[in-house]
Amino acid sequence: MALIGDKEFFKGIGEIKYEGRDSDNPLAFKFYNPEQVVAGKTMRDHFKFAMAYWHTLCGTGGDPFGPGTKSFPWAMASDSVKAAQDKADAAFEFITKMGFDYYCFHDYDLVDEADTLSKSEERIQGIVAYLKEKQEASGVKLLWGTSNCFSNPRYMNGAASNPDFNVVARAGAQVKIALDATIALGGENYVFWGGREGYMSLLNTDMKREQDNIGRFLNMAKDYARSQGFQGTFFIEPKPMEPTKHQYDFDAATSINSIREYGLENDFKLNIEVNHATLAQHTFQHELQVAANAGMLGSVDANRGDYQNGWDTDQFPNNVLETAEAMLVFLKSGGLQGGGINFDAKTRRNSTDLEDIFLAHIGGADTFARALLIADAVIQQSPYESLLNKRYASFNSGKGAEFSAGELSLTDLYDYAKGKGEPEQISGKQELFENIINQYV
Ligand code: XUL
Ligand code: CO
Repeated sequence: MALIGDKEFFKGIGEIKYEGRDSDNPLAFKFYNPEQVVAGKTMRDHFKFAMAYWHTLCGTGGDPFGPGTKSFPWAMASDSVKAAQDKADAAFEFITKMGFDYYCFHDYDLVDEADTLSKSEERIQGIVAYLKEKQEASGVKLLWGTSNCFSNPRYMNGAASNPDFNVVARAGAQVKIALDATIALGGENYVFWGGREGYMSLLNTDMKREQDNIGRFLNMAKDYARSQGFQGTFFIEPKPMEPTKHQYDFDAATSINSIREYGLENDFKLNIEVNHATLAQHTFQHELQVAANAGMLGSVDANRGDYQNGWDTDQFPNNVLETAEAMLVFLKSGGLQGGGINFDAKTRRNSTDLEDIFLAHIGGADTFARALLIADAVIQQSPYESLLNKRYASFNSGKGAEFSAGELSLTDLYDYAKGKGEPEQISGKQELFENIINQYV
């Protein structure tokens, strides 16, 4: 794999290797062993780990109480094109040193937006050509691209859902350019996270019209991309709130409904983000299961929230037990359809060493790897599956089987229940299930 040109941004840090759980080297994987086969696939292929351009290279740690704390050596150039190239060099140095295969971006993560659409398009085309060379030299691939239609003040009332057609059209132009960039870079998928597609007050909102406009917009984007030869999958990334009070893509179930309502079910799946799930008062594993049940478990944005507050903290994953439950869903549903595990996560504002970016991604990858090993062992070695099947055994024979086959009427249930008397009490055994997971950690 190739690497670093004449400059090195992450000095003193080499390739991150798997050294096993007994290693004391903080810059080594303890559980993520890319070539290790688990449940018939290498960890590398199960996960397809990706670096998120925005957090890793653009986010300097600003919050509502103060500016960024991190001065990145790749963000020093005053010329936009030069700064974008430095950032791309840093990106590829980081990804290859991590041993990851993928990255993800928003259009204006790559290069600053210019003062006109045409100049912005030119800048994006320039950096895309640069990235293409870097991809070819390193073997690193684009997991997905997306467009940032939420930061610029023109999108304060939404993008595709904006009450002004002029803004909707401007968002369309931006998405076209981002799709062109994604296709030029061989992107495997394209993401739509709602951004400001939602509303703050119903008093000034025609919700039906806004949602129909989004449906129309997504169909246009899909038709355009297909006409340009894009064969990847489109993902909707659900989030219940923030930045708007009511986001239209609230959670997996809501997004699946919209996908079906607007006839997008053959082209769209879901990108499930951990902290978005918890903001919707669901667990990560619940959202994965809802997506999997619909055949739409496409990709994952990996991070975690904070139990003590209610906003999107985008911390790196480190909860092994929770992730193990998620990996049970992941393995049992056959993994991700087209996507991967994108670290949509940021180091804390006061984690200011460049090394911290490596430590954070190592911890995230190890958490997923360890969770995968636990889930696989639980499925292969423990009584978990048979206990779960036993819970539903009454549907496997007799009247239960006839019910499952759709052969009974409500009157049949009446006749059956009348002859049976009060059903016997059967424990749910939750603690036993929990203990089994603990046993395999
Ligand atoms: C916002 C978020 C985005 C999307 C891409 O909460 O997760 O970064 O992943 O637009
Ligand atoms: Co995300």
